[in-house]
Amino acid sequence: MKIRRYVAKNTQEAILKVKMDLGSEALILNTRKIRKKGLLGLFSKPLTEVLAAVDEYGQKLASADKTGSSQSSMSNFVDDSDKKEEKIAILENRISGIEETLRELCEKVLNGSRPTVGTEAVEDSKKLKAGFAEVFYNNLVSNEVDPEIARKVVNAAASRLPASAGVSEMAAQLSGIIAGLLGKPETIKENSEGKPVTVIFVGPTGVGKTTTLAKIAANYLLNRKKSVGLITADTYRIAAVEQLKTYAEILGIPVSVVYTPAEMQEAISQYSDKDLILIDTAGRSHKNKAQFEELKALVAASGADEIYLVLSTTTSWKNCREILKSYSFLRDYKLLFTKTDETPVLGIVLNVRYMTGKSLSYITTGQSVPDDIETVNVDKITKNLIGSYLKDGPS
Ligand SMILES: Nc1nc2c(ncn2[C@@H]2O[C@H](COP(=O)(O)OP(=O)(O)O)[C@@H](O)[C@H]2O)c(=O)[nH]1
Ligand SMILES: [Mg+2]
Repeated sequence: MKIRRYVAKNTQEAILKVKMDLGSEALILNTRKIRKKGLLGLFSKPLTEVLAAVDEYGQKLASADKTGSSQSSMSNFVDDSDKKEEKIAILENRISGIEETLRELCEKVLNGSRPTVGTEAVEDSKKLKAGFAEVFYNNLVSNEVDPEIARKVVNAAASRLPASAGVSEMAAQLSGIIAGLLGKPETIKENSEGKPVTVIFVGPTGVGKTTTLAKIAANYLLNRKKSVGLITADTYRIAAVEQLKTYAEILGIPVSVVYTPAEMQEAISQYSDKDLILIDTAGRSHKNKAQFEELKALVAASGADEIYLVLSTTTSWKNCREILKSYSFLRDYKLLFTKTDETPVLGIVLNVRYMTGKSLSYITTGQSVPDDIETVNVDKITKNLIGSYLKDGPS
């Protein structure tokens, strides 16, 4: 194993250096902020120091990766920003430390100082397994996974493992089950018939519908070179229309404002030459039935190919359940989660997916248009849900 130290202006640059030098398989052991030595250093901006390691095998893999990478992903939504990869590497590093400590602790508690033999040893490993299961259950619940769901997945993982299974086997089994539950994300599909794909965004006020729509519009326009038309039915607030108009103006794409289902149909027919039509709607109060009837009519009139229910990861699970009830009139939709940058815990993603059975799609990770959007990365979410380290770890 080769360990190297890298110093750069910021983490992103440091990670880039690591990757250039050691390849993408390099393991980040530690990152920290440092200052230049001496008095001048006190006034300078801190630098980032990264300790990274790679073994021979990893490096070979990395260099093989590099040759293939240019053809690999055509996706517009950058799944693995350097910053995130770095966080994951640090977290992975921590989990192995936690695993080790856990094992030692459990062994101490269960065995004391006496050696275990025969049936006693079997009994003890069962207890050990139950102890691990409890730790994972607690982690899931503290990451805001619904306790019932957490219990189910932990029991399922435990039942698939032999009594002698250790914490890593439990983690792997649990990861598999959770990743399976999260399912494969589904994003906007291309329309093969040369017709535009019509996509409508619905969800509570302030979750980020308009911003997300602008991110998707910009990505389709700039990265995929597709023609895009925007429609807004959010006519409750003048500011909402202005917000979308501003994005449309910057991007140089048309926007239609519609007040009625008939106007919706009219606007869609005017965009028949476009590749993609994105429709914004107003958030509804789940206490106001009439508003939902209106929304229902607008969604029906849009004849949208795809409906995205936009939810914020900062919403409490209790509120979210109410929201889901209000939108239960939608027959087919996908889940789009926003504001993952504002919360370290993502239990709500699993809860909603589990409860609705609808596919995950994109997540948004900040306010920046068009960058802060990604296709859901199931592995990242799984790791977030299983780990207990996020809250005191890097955010
Ligand atoms: N931190 C963060 N803020 C976001 C994100 N997406 C949207 N926002 C912000 O949330 C606020 C409401 O967004 P908007 O698109 O107007 O929500 P809408 O009412 O659902 O259309 C704005 O200040 C956005 O910048 C995100 O992923 N992260
Ligand atoms: Mg809006």
